[in-house]
Amino acid sequence: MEGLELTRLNPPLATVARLTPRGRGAVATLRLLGSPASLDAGDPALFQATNGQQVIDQPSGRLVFGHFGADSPEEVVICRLDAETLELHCHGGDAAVERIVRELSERGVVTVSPWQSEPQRVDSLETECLAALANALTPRMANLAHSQATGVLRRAVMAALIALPNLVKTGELLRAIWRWREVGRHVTVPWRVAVVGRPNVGKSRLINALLGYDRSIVYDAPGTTRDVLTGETAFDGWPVQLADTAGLREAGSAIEAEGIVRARDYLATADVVLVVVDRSQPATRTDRELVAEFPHAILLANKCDLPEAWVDPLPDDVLSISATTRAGLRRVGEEVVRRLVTEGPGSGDAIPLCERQITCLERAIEAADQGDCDGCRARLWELLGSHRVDGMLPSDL
Ligand SMILES: Nc1nc2c(ncn2[C@@H]2O[C@H](COP(=O)(O)OP(=O)(O)OP(=O)(O)O)[C@@H](O)[C@H]2O)c(=O)[nH]1
Ligand SMILES: [Mg+2]
Repeated sequence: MEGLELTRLNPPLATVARLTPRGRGAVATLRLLGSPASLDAGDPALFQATNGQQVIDQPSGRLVFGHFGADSPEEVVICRLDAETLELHCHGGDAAVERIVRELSERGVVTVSPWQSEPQRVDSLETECLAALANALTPRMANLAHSQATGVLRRAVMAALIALPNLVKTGELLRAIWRWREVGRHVTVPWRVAVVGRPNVGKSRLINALLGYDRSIVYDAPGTTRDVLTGETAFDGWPVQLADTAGLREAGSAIEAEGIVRARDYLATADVVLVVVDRSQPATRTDRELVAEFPHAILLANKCDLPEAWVDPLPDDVLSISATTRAGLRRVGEEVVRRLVTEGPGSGDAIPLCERQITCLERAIEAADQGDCDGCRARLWELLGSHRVDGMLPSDL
């Protein structure tokens, strides 16, 4: 009985969530939920404070320096936030975090996402927005997420709620949020841009020039790139993943054929396709087939630093570039952005930032269109992540 009681009062460390984004950084932060006594277990203890005290005896709100792990201990700082919440700060970068998470998971601690690590606020709008902010890929996207997290999205949803029972007005207000869903989806996930063309036209050199480092092997022999190689960058603050692909042609080997299959898989889900041709050579049958196969692609006539040998007519909107001299590359970025974000949201525009928010919005709009006032209201409260107190509206209105 006593044991049961103790277990209830001191649940073991249950979850760990990584609060800072992946990748390099000076400091990474993890949030641990459950009894901090779990960190005192073992000999030596999982966490050894430099001040010699056990974690369970450390007061809330104090930063405590110490070491985590028995073998080659990791330098960390911990801070208890309350009886069952603790933040652990370690060296930034993935290695330290992964090691700590692994050792915790070996002790049964479950890894969860940041918003799941705040049980009282699961699914609340601001928590999701803060998660998007933490994982935003560029400062531009972080600004958008920050506006949503600090009230823009909540106020817009509340305005739609207040407009009820005028379902037409509510529907309009909700559509004004929903229209930015693609921007919202790409706050944390880059748009996918595929670069295709026959072998040797300069796709890899172009990718390297756009990324600013040598991601792909560039070589003067057709069929050099075999796999889909990706790299992330941003054009005017919009995050994109560029994919270098195997030159498309009749494959000469099984490996090349597999590379072409993978290239086509990526192409099937790409947001924008860049078709590259080599204008220092006469057009080949493959060039013509590719230009015809991707009529909506951005057509790039590469190697404009060399004498022109291409005689076929080219569409007016073709961009003449040189991956070697970088001529015309700025326009490539501008054109990609023009295709991806026809119109960007303003700083005061409300944007849904995750699939749950987009789905709630869609259901609320559907209910509004069907004249279902109660259904629409219920979906909006769900979107806010709040429970309605009858007849009352939240004070932050
Ligand atoms: N002069 C000149 N040469 C270029 C340019 N772009 C690429 N090249 C050269 O063209 C050759 C092929 O370049 P890659 O980038 O490897 O071509 P690729 O399209 O990736 O070829 P595969 O991987 O075989 O499909 C290399 O010798 C490059 O240096 C350019 O703009 N100007
Ligand atoms: Mg290549």
